[in-house]
Amino acid sequence: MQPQAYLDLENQYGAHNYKPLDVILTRGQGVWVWDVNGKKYLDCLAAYSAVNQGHCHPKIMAAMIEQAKRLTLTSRAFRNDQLGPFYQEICELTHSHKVLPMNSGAEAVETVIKAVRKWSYQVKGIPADQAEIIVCANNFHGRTITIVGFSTDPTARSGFGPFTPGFKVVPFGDAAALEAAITPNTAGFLVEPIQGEAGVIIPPAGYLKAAREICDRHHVVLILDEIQTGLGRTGRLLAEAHEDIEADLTLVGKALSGGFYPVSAVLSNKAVLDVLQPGEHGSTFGGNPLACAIARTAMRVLTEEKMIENAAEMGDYFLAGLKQIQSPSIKEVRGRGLMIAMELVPEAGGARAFCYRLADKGMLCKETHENTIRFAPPLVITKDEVTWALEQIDAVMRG
Ligand code: IF1
Repeated sequence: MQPQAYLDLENQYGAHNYKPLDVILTRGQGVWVWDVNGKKYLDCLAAYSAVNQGHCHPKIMAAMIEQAKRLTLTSRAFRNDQLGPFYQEICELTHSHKVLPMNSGAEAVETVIKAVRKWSYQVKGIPADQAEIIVCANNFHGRTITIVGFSTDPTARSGFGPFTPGFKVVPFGDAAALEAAITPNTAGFLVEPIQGEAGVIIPPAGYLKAAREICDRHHVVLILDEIQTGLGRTGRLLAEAHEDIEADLTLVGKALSGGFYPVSAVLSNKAVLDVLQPGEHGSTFGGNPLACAIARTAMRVLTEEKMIENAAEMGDYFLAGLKQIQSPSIKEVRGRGLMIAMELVPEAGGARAFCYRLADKGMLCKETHENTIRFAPPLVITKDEVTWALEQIDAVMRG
């Protein structure tokens, strides 16, 4: 098919809920992807950190094929030989006591909202239907009605009401505001350790540690959404490690499957998940043997191939290189590990135009909001590949 024919089909038959770059990809390997014209790109988005292990990782692929030949889906009406080992391996890896497997990140977020509300009624003693969960301004936790209901982004919310009650919004990074918002009915605090979609917003040092201490003092469950920051993206297995804290509940997804399959999970280092009784929660595909087999290998290669250490080292190198680029268009460069963003001055004309110019140079990046370009390649990127990327970015920013 001619490239235009792909665009025409999408325009004719697809809902227009995205505005993608007109790059039509057909193959991926490691940090590289190719379009239908055979042009090669360095993937600097990694499917929003779902492909941390690199495109089509051979060992994850082999595990998927081997399991797919044997057993893919049983429903949870029966047990399967992948679920228990998956539970053990993800709990040991993340120092968790319990895990509840789901499919998408949003499903994991919805799951934790149900579990924390139920915990607050049964354990904390909050009056029925009065539980409050605190979230941060500029959050991104998914696209369901409940989740967009506590978004502060008008584009995410407008036209989708009425929304789920029971949520309070506080400024991100402000521990005093968090404490001031807590009432006797506060069940939990849900926050991204670094706000991804907001533009890689890193909170002030000590914020997560202060949040941990405040939640302990007020018997509030600390829920960290590590769906994007987790599994090595920031140079640690979980971003919480940068402040040496442990959440009560942690959400993971995306790279939990290395981009092969929707797999997410709610991890608990307290008895919160124990409040859920049989029949109170679940999903057709949650914890299926194919998902578990893929996730087991996706976790294993992260550690075996030292991808997390590489993310820390290459992230420092990438960030240092970006900071050396002299351009009047650059307002700020920020990041942690390989979760990096370059914010442009408003006069630069918008980040999207730069993404197109970077695509011409063979780099795939995505803007977030108007003026910020994200750089988040797979964690397997080499120093030579980062050096090459920096050369392309430098040429575009000074062009
Ligand atoms: C899309 C954004 C990123 C997430 C965090 C939960 C979820 C996400 C911190 C929900 C998902 C995805 C959604 C995806 C694009 C991407 C995204 F631009 F939408 F905002 F990464 F920043 N928590 N983020 O980042 O997980 O249900 O998608 O599996 O196109 O909507 P999901």
